[in-house]
Amino acid sequence: MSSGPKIPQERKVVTAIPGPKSQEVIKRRSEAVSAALGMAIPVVVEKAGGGVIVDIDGNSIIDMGAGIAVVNVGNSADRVVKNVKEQVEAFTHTCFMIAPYMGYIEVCEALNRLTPGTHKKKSALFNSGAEAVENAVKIARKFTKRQAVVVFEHGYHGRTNLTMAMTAKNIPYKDGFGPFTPEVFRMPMAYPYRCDSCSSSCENSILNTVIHKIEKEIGANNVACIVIEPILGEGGFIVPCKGFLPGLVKFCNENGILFVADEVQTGFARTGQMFACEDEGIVPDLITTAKGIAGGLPLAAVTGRAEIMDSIHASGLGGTFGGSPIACAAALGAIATIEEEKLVDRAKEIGKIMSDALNEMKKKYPIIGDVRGRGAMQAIELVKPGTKDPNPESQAAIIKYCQQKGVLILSAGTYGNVIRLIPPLVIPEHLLKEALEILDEAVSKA
Ligand code: PLZ
Repeated sequence: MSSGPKIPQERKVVTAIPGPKSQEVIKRRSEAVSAALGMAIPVVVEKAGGGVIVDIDGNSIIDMGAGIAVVNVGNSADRVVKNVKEQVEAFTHTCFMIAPYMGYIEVCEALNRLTPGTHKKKSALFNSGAEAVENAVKIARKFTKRQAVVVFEHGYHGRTNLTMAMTAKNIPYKDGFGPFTPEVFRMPMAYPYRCDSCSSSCENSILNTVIHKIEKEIGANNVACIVIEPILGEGGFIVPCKGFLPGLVKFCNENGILFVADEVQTGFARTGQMFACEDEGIVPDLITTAKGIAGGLPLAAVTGRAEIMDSIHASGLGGTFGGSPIACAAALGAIATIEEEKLVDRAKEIGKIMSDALNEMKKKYPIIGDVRGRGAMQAIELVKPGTKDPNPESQAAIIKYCQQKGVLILSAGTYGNVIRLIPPLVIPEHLLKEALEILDEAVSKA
């Protein structure tokens, strides 16, 4: 891969993890930084690129998390760096609502072109995934003149007040942070591994339950939007059974409800398609994106049907920093990288390598209850052997073991028992395979 800083693409562990220098800085961290902030791996980063993160002790760690599916194009990807440098030298901020600039418009054009559907689309840019989701809900409410928002069990949409209400999991996201915004209704989720009826006609039974609950408990005519991740991210890479999402779309269309796809985690080539909705030919009314959009700079977007996006009164949407020129320059670099380096195809290949390896592990190790995902978004769900009881202890042990060996993997799941693999899409194949071998070792020991 041509992308990224010239960091040797190797796994190299030269100290205990964390090493002495990292330990020093982490002491300072605990003095200066609120204890509320988590830390998946206790090493301090010096540089990162391709498939590695290098810490200040000189350890080179294989990155299987991409900063939570953000640096799909790799850290400091060439085109991102070049565009950002040029933009920083030209100007850093005017506020798009004060004086517009080209980058913002070009990012919107790219989003309108790349997101599913051939209809006329428009976009608006924001700073974070949560902010994009909030704005999608604002737009849906204003357009439909309805208030209710339907979300799903195991779903994740952010940490702001509205998106906390939409997020399913209490600890760590919501506990003690209420009261939450009203008019948010949670529905059961098609979760094939944990759904009894899935062996026969899952999509019908869960879909019917959801529709029944919406009709009886909320009233379809009160629902502004259904918001769902096409593959649930933080909830544990839950891939809904085929037919579930199209069924929801059909119900939305029949009832004047907007279908909002939260593709903050699944977007930008991650699943082996530019957007995960494409898998079942779904065309959302609104789609939220962030994370992978800008190669590591903070940017997010709502893209949707032009008539919906234009239904908001003048100056009804915005924000000081939303669509910062620097983030937009980065996004144009990231999108060009995805297209020119064919990272959609690469995500499929990475996905095959990962799912083949994970399925082999599943045959050997009874603590792996399920292997699932799509493209370069794969996970294992860990259980107590012979049962489906969640096994969070093994999750923690496996993650720790991998870290000690110089491999960073991320946790997920409502029950804290899912390990997810979401490497940068530019990770060299030898590193990917090495990481999977170490994961195999870790599972064998757990
Ligand atoms: N929607 C589908 O995955 C962010 C959260 C990390 P922000 N997921 C990572 C954490 O613990 O805070 C996410 C997502 C989906 C929305 C969001 C929110 O995106 O950019 O973190 O606000």
